[in-house]
Amino acid sequence: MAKSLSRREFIKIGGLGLGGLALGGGLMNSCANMLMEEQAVQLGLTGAANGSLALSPTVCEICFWKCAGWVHTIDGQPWKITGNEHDPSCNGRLCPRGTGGLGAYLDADRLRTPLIRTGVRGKQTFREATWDEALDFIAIKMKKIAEEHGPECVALFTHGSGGSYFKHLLRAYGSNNIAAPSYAQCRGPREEAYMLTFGEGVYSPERTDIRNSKCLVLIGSHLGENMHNTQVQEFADMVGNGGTVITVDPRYSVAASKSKYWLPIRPATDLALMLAWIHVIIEEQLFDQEYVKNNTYGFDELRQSVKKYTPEWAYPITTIKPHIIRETAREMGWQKPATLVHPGRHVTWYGDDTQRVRAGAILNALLGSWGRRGGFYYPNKAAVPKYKYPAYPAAKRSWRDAFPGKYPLANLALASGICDATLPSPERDCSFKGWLVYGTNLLMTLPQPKKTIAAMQNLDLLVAIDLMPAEITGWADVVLPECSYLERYDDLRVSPGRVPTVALRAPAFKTKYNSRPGWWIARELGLKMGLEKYFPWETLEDYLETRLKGAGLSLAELKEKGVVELPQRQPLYFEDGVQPEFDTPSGKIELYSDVLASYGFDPVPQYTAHEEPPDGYYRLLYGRAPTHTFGRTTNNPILTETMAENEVWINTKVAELNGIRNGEYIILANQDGAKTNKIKAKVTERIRHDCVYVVHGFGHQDKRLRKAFLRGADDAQLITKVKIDPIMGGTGMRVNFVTFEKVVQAV
Ligand code: MGD
Ligand code: SF4
Repeated sequence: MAKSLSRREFIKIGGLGLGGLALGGGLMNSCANMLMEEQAVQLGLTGAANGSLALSPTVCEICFWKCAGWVHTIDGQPWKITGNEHDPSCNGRLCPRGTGGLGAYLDADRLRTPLIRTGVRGKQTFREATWDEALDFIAIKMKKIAEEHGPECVALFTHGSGGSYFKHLLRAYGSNNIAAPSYAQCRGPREEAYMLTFGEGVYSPERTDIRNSKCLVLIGSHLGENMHNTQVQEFADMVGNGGTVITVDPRYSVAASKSKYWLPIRPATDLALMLAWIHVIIEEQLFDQEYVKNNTYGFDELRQSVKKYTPEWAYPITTIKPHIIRETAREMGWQKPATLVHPGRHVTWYGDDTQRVRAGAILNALLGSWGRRGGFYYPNKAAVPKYKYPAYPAAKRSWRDAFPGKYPLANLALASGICDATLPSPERDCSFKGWLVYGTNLLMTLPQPKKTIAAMQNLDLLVAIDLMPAEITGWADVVLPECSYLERYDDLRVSPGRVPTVALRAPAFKTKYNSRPGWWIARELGLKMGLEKYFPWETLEDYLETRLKGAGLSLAELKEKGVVELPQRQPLYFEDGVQPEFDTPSGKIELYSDVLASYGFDPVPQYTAHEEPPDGYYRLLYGRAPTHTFGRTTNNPILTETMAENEVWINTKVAELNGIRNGEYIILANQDGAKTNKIKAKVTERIRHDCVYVVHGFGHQDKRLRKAFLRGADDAQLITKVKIDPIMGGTGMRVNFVTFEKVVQAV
């Protein structure tokens, strides 16, 4: 490959995102590959220039967009990873994080062998154990918990592909208490808001038709820093085609830099802006009248309800001037139905999140963008039959029993709720006694880490299954090292989308150290617990072959192609002359929700003000960086080259007021006295004066993560307060305020 760019130039593109976005994904990918080559030289992995080249199909695990790719090896040595050209989730181009995926395999700090704790929890005193010993230990404890308290007293926290085998194991054991932080700490409110409005969720990958959109409204969705692959590619195409972008963000994000309108809103007031937009769109008749007449329920109630929400009312709340609110509403109206008010992804912000996201859903309904080109398409489902297992035993209790009458519209288990229900309470007959934690570092993913620690101290069994010695492993009784995604088969990636596909992850390398794939660990544990009827297959190849046969495919074909397209079954958009149906109680798009009313919630979103920071404090905001996936990658030897620590963004005037210079290290302290490690100040005009911003996932506290240890600050340490969404239990986390402390230099 021609080395026309230096590494520093690559870092500029990846780190800022601006250039990468402007130049499109191709350059992004080739630059990242170049970095890989340089890394390979440093790591002594260059292989013989004329050695034998091999390709193995993979599915990226660096984030959950799950792009399909190829692992290139030379004489069995790692070389690089590239995107699979037939995969619509990546169009042949990985994002910089995915290209750096080899770092997950190469990381010298990986867990190497099973560990059994020898001291008290949190002290990190372990002894090495054989797999047999470690799994026997867990099986005996799980059987004891089942006998004494019932199997429902064991919960699983999971994030990542291998979690599916542990879900299966837990259900076979008799518990349905399976939670992912991606629900109550991330996109749960979005799914419930869209379900209430359209009778369907947005799902992942999102069904947003960005590439055909003429007007894209991003409300705190920082595409370009948030690097979900094809969304960013489509965003770049849409901008290139001259589409209008309206970005609402207290920070001048990469997306804001591509926008016709940047609305630097006062944080926590987006609902007021959206209600004012709804007001203008209705009063100026900018909505799609025929679509609304034919497809919606409750328009008159909505109109009545938003009469009071004028742009003049919203101005002092949001600080967005009335004429800008009107102009942007008109832009949306002019481009309808190809106006897409992006539903967001990480939406657990202020505790009224279901209602805020619902206001966006209502805007989409008024503009007629649901089921229309440039709005939201109808994804085609991929028909690959599931493996047939015997029925699971019926679970007698669920996490819900711990919260009678609360969070009525939570459709999935709340990770934070399971944590709360582990703390003993006189109101409950039993709290959780065992946690299996697969691929999620709960001390960084759940808010209120002190509460998580208190909950863990009450457990009879805590098992962590991980690749890295993440903080959670330091609290476990047993630590099980999973091998990286490049060393294992995994379940098929069965993706709905414009074109449904199935993709294969096959091992490119032999397993390193004494680690094992998740499927093997779950199966061995199942056998030790007498659950053999749920694990009739012996290897994952047997399992995959059976599943693929059901879809008329074979493992050999998937090994050769990596990705196979499946037939499309339905049109992407509503068809002229066909009345669409919606899976809501009224059969229509619900602008007014009787379901919400029946539980005592506002049937149409209403604005209530949030607490503002006290004097001398600033609201803590957080987000993503293009080359990292939260704490998962901050020790990755390749990706740390592009960004080794995070910075705190502080407005220039605020920095002046507090005597903080650009590049200086400071400490952040919140309203409850919680403090971070030292973090570098980024003094900038690109953020409002009432908030600060950090990239999530840095500031690891575990010494075993040698590249990440105390590099930057962990925002989770500062999230000691949450505001819970009463509708579905999501934890609003942007309700904490911070001030600054100087780092005292040792003399
Ligand atoms: P958030 O983290 O919610 O983003 O990505 P998104 O859903 O896009 O939002 C961060 C943005 O919200 C910042 O620009 C911040 O300034 C702005 N913001 C903060 N408060 C407010 C407010 O009150 N109002 C408004 N309007 N804006 C506000 C998350 C998504 O990213 C998720 S959920 C995942 S799992 C993926 N993770 C990920 C990753 O780890 N790394 C990279 N590179 N990309 C990722 N993509 C995905
Ligand atoms: Fe991997 Fe990037 Fe795709 Fe996520 S978006 S799966 S990190 S290549």
